[in-house]
Amino acid sequence: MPTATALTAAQVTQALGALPGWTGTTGGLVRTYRFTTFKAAIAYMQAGVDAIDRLDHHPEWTNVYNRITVQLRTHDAGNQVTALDVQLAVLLDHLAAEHHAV
Ligand code: H2B
Repeated sequence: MPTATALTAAQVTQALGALPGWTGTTGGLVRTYRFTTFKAAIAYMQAGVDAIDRLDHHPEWTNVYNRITVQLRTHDAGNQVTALDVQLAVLLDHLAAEHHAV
């Protein structure tokens, strides 16, 4: 399956089953990470930059104090969830664990 192919609702549900902490629909995967401090939250975003650029797939994420809220969807697939979003969710989870998300 080309990575820019939108996942079906069943495929998104299946993917969410393997992504604890994430919610969402075919329109986007969503998770909020919480860190101990504002600086730790920003360090998390900064640390992800190289791997995200290598993947050439970018999160929509916002920061409020010590929280980062992420929405993953693929613009090239009409803002639907694709396999690339699932891959990015896994990457961001690994990075959050390394950065001691609480
Ligand atoms: N990120 C996301 N989330 N969706 C995209 O469709 C997308 C992207 N497209 N990052 C990439 C970059 C595209 O613009 C380049 C040309 O591959």
